[in-house]
Formats: sequence, C-alpha cells, structure tokens
Amino acid sequence: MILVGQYDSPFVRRVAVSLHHYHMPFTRKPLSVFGDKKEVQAINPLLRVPILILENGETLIDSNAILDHLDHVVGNARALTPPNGPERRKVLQICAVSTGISDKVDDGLRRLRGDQGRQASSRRQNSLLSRRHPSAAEQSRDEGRREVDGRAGLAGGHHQIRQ
Ligand SMILES: N[C@@H](CCC(=O)N[C@@H](CS)C(=O)NCC(=O)O)C(=O)O
Repeated sequence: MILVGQYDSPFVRRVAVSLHHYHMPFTRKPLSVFGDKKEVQAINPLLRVPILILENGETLIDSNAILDHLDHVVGNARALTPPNGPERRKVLQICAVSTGISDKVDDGLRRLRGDQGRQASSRRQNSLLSRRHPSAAEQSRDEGRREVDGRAGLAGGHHQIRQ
C-alpha cells in the first residue's frame, strides 16, 4: 500500500498511526498539495490528502473512508472503531470533534495565507498605479491600511502568520 501525503497533515498522520498500529506494511509518497499539485491531482482530482493506494491499484480518499477500510481488513476484534452500539457512537463523536478542529485550523490558516497573498498583490498593483496616477495610488494605500487595521483588531493584532 502507498500512503500519499506529508506528516504535517493531521489527516495523513491519523491514517499512518492506524497503519502502524495494525502492523500493515506501507510505503509513503510524501507529496504536498501545495508543491506537487499536478501529481496529487492526477491521483485525487479533489487535490486533497491523505490518499491510500491499495495493492490492487484502487485509490481511497478521505481519512474516515480509509480508516473504515482498514478496520474492515483487520476485523471487529482488532478494529480501533467498535462495530456498533454506544461505544462506536462515542468513538465517532470524539473523531468528529478532533477532525473538525483540524478542519477549522486548516481553514483559518488558508484564509490568513490568502490575506497575505492579497496584500502582496495589492502592493504590486499600487506600485504600477503610482507610476501612472500618484494621487489614486495614495488613496488606495489609505484604504488598504484601514482594511488591515480593521482585520488586525479582529485577529488580536496578528495579521502576519508564517508557515
Ligand atoms: N476530510 C478529509 C480532510 C483532508 C484534508 O483537509 N486534507 C488537507 C491537508 S491537511 C488537504 O489536502 N487540503 C488541500 C485541499 O483541501 O485543497 C480527510 O479526513 O481526509
């Protein structure tokens, strides 16, 4: 089996932890959804990891679907998720909360990264504008400053996030 994805992803890690726990041999292809877009997209058009490529070439996506498959392979007696009843509900709820938190953190980082991208692109536009229309460029800079100040207030002053 091949696990596609890097260990900076909590979703890739949770699949790897289960593979290790079940003593299932696998190799890892540490592709990045940012740096290796084309290669990841060729395997999963959703451009998302983890991806598990089975021995027969079948491709599974989404950590929940992958773990469900692994649980079935090892059988009820060894599966980390109980097959039914209140115990299953409890485990699924804990997983929903923890993967939900990971989703939210991922969304938040993307939004902040997007903001930085927009600020850089706006700086480039402003430098072009100031060469042709200096007063319009000054007005646009003032508006940009007000927007960033507003956001900094919401984000507790941290509008620069480094990866
Ligand atoms: N529900 C998915 C979430 C996977 C996910 O969000 N993976 C991130 C990496 S941490 C990703 O590939 N993001 C790229 C994208 O969604 O475009 C799962 O449980 O596998």
